[in-house]
Amino acid sequence: MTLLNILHFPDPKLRTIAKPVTDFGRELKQLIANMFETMYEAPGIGLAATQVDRHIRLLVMDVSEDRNKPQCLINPELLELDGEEESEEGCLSVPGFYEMVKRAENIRVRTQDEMGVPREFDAEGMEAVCIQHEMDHLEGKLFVDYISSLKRDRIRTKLIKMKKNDELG
Ligand code: GNR
Ligand code: NI
Repeated sequence: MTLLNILHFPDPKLRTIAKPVTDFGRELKQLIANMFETMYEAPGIGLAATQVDRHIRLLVMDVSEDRNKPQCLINPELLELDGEEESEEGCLSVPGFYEMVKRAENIRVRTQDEMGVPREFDAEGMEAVCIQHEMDHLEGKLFVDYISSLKRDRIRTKLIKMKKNDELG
């Protein structure tokens, strides 16, 4: 059991663009297992490798009510985007802040599984929101990039203060 450290905004490492996964060996499987543990423990509905300072195109998620439908997406691509829907988002890398974000309502995704086998599927609702949120992380993008710079700067200042207080206490 290994819990990974989650980077917090405004850590510049969160702006790193992730590279494609090419090695589907034991090391990757260990990282995936540790990311699931970290996500469930947090708890969160998704976690991108970027957030744990591993800059490869990998994300894990579980949007099920019972937290028993783990999904792992490797080298994911959005093939189709349809419609628009706004919903409240949070992020483990922006703890304690929630804002409305507009995303595509329906998406078609091409991805590889942990063995490297390609598959395609459609997603909607919370699953579609989560996939788009996690794929943004792989591009160094955060949900706070969609809100006003005034709000974003307030969040930045508060998180920097919280970090300083943590380091003191
Ligand atoms: O746990 C999470 N909840 C969430 C809620 C609404 C929209 C997106 C998310 S993802 C987030 C976990 C996270 O930060 N993943 O990167
Ligand atoms: Ni996030």
